[in-house]
Amino acid sequence: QEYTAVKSKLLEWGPNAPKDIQQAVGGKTVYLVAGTLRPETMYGQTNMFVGVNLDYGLYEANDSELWLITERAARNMAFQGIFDKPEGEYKKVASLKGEQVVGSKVEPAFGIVKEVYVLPMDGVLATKGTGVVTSVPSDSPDDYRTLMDLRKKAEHYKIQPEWAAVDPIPVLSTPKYGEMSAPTLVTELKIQSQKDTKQLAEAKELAYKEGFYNGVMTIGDFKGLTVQEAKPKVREQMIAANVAVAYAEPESEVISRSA
Ligand code: ZZB
Repeated sequence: QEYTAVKSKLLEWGPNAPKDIQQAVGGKTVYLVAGTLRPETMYGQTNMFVGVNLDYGLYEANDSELWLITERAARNMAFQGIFDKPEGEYKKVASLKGEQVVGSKVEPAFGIVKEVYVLPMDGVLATKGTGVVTSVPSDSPDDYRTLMDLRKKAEHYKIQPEWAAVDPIPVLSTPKYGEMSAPTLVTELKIQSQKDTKQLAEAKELAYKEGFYNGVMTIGDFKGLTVQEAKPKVREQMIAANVAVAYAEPESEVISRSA
């Protein structure tokens, strides 16, 4: 799987961040790096997601940047020559649990909204991508359902309601589902919670297919182009702007996570 790893700059740590985190960071810039298969939707980022119980670290990417990702992703990136280090080498400067990152404020690359928050999601897998997910609730049913769950039960999820306040942003249009594929599908399939994983998988499949084969961009430099045409172009722009890198999921693990 060829992912795009998208860098969102950390603007402010949340209230649960370790007290000594600034010391570990030094003067470097921290980026939350999310794995996505949909770079053309990055305009519509409303928040980011982490798994509260997952283990993350701050890894040295180069002289000035620390990337917040899982150790598994750091190791893979090291072998793919993504870091400014000899192949296979990586260095962690701090360890964090996902819950310690929740409530942090970030600037999402290519996002229309320039300041968004990190929120908790139940279904984030440690074995996929970077373990950090960026949220596009207009086109990802999982993201939309989770955002609505968080709004309904902010206290239960231990978040401030204002962290989940950004509404879905239209980025593309499809004949079947209009400009809001995910909300449309979540309503049509009557999906009640982020825990309805079977129905969400079905909704994701439908949204993916309709978006990829019939979607047309409604925003950004490639407005009016089909999603198929725009996808590699947005990706190239992001890589050229140094806000994203190509990241491949290792084969053996792709098989084991296909369930
Ligand atoms: C932004 C985005 C916008 C995504 C969209 C999807 C959609 P797949 O096909 O099952 O491999 N993702 C990435 N990493 C993780 C993780 N560790 N745990 C859980 N989810 C993760 O799914 C790939 C997508 O799953 C990625 O692409 C990412 O969300 C999420 F409009 O990035 B995506 C219809 C889907 N739409």
